Amino acid sequence: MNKIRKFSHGRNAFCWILFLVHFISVQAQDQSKLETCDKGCCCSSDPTPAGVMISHVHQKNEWMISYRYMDMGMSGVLDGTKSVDANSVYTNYLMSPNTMRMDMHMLMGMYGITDRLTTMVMLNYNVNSMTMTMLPTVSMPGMDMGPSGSMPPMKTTGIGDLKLHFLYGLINGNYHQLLVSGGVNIPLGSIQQKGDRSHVMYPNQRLPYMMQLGSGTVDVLPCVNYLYQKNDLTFSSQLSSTIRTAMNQFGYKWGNEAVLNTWFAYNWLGNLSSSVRLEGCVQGKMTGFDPTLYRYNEPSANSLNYGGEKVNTYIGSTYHFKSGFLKNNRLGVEYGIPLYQNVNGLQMKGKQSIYASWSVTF
Ligand SMILES: [Cu+2]
Repeated sequence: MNKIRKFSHGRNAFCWILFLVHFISVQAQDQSKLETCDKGCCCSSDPTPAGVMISHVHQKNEWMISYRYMDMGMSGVLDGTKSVDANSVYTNYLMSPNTMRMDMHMLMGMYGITDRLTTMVMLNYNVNSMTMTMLPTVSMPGMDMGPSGSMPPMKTTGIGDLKLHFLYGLINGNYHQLLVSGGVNIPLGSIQQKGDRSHVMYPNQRLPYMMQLGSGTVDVLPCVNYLYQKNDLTFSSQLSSTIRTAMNQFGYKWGNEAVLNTWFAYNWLGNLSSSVRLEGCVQGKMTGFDPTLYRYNEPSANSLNYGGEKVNTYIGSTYHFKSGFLKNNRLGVEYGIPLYQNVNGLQMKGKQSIYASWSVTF
């Protein structure tokens, strides 16, 4: 019952996405398809899916501002590729995670320094919450436990890390576009989020790695992106990476990451495109650990339970306003589910991701 309530939010959001797609497709029907494509290319209507951050450079002196909302839902526990129940988690840990939600609100600005060189700044606001169940035989004095040993959720909110990128368009043709980019993660997000004084497991103590708001490290973010656009079809493939440069102040660093993103988009109603995306992600193990965390509290407190391989698939739509007072505004939504997950140790299982984006170019 609890579980159902947790995920009804995700379902509601999905219904809203369907409604939005329907609404904008009705709007799109009176738009002529011809006006969007000149020179055999529909480059003016950017069909990049809502969950893809890097795909294009801007013209000199052109600005883009965007807001993105991301929601990631997790539920249950994986041991490698296999689902395991709470009882097997209790073999080594005092608590077992039930559900986790990670919401991000991202503000992004882009500016074309030259026709080839664009700069991009991103700042996140994160909202994390995790529910857990305690081993039934463990009882703590003064603890307020719900049915079946469920605990009040752990929550953290606040500003995340700041990311600064420079994108360079190597090839900027009508059909083929190739860009390389280099970025840096500036660790603005707190890694000192603590449980409150009455918290059962973390009274005034730092919460697990996953609940922290940033990485605590300066990270290098290289990326190469290829995009092919002809008539109504767009294809793109992107390899991006996160490389941690040093340990953070508490003596750990997250694993390096490599992400391969491939997507197709079809512009089927003039201003409306739909996309299918496949994303593969490999993350290395965490190095070092936070000495104040008791690693057998629950799996996310153990630095060995980080990193792994994931493949996700997404469907999405974007709508580009071509006229009226919303001219040059773009809306996008994307919904994704995992196809394959192979985690190091015990980790929560990804269930779904939702992205929604709005951007304006001027
Ligand atoms: Cu842009």
